Amino acid sequence: MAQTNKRFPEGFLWGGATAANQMEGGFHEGNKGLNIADVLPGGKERLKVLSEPGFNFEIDHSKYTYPNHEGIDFYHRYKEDIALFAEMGFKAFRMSIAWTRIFPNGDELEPNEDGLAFYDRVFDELRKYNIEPVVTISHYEMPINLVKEYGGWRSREVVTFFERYVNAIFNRFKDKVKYWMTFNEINSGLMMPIMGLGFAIQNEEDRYRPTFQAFHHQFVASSIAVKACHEIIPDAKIGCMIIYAPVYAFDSNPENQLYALQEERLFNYFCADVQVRGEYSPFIKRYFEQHNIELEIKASDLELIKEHTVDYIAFSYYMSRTEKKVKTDEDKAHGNILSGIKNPFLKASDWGWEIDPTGLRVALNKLYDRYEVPLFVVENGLGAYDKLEEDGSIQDDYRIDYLREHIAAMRDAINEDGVDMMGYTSWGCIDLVSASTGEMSKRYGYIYVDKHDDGSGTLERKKKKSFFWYKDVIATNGEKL
Ligand code: BGP
Repeated sequence: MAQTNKRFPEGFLWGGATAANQMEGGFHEGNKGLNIADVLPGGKERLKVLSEPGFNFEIDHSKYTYPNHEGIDFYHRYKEDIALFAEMGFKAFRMSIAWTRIFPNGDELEPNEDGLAFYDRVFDELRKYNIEPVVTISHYEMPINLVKEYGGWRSREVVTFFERYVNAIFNRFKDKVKYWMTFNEINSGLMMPIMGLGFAIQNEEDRYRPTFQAFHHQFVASSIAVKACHEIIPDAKIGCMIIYAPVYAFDSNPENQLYALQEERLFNYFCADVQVRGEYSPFIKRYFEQHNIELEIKASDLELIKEHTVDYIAFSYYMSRTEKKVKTDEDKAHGNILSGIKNPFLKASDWGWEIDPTGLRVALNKLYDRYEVPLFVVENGLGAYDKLEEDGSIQDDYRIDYLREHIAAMRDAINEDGVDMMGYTSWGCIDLVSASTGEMSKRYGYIYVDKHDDGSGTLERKKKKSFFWYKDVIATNGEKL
């Protein structure tokens, strides 16, 4: 009998993931313009703004705190941070380019040289250590001017501005960046349109036609980016990026099974169907009919979308979701963003995110069965309160346990199920500002950053216990977990 190979493929892209708006800081430096993340309040207000209709971009936000204005000051400390990533043995580093560093208002004709030069420095530093930059083109960072003046992705004009932006970055960085992805967690626009689609819904109606029109513009923009990337950087790969929480039916009641399937198709597959298969699925077309959603779609849009599909699927995996058709408030699992019904088999993080390593294997199998393109887990990790011990150490064994089990699930998906995986970049490899809370105390990193929710702290970096553990994982190509 053939021996099962328990290893990861050669060249597997081990590393960590971040986003500009959650780490760079320097929010006014280098002629950078303001983006959405720069004006979203932190703390409890943040969650309200993300999940409830009615946010007004014009109100005076001066009473709020904005931890991301300073972030963790990667803008000035990138050399120190990249040296630490190199020490861990990173093969890849996922980061995003802030659109507002390149086009501060989004609608200029010429790019901002200071912004381009900053990313040149970062990519050069990564190359120095043979770390592949994996770049998200748009990670919740739309220029605020495009939001206020054009209505975010609802506007067709934004597609033209985005085209200018991608051409500028592909041409400038063509020799330095070979892995790209278009929109971070594109399907999150269904639950957090403000971040993903660049507009604040004002009522429940806005969740239908305006939301899907904005999605359509993003799909066109994504295909334009794929086409440009393939033309300008023929040896590059460009993917879509979705948030993926596989949906389980609560029980074998066929009604619940059907409901879980429908939720899965709408939330998990709708975007990837367009970006990977190149067309709107029959399911979503029917959904549009049922909800009287008539979109403005040019015939040439559909050709473009069909012709320029992505090379791989990148996705974030934090949890699975359990659902049943009829649920009470008591049934609910109170995750702060994604939530379904409590799953009695799972424990949850301090923020109610249910921890399910096997769910990652399920996710990899479902996505690979459906699309048969390489998969890249570009976010996964445990947000936790870390304690700095008196001796300066951080004993984050809970994080190591979480990561070990998730990495083992990937290993089994590759070796036992035949899934084709490109790499793994765990989220927040260095502590950074949380997207859903806008705070520092929800930490994911292998590297601790001395910064707190009230903005205090020295910004000093410290290696956590998980730093040394992950270093070994990478050094043994996942054999030693
Ligand atoms: C994803 C986002 C990231 C990141 C992560 C963790 O949804 O792409 O930007 O922040 O989730 O979420 P949080 O920071 O809310 O814990």
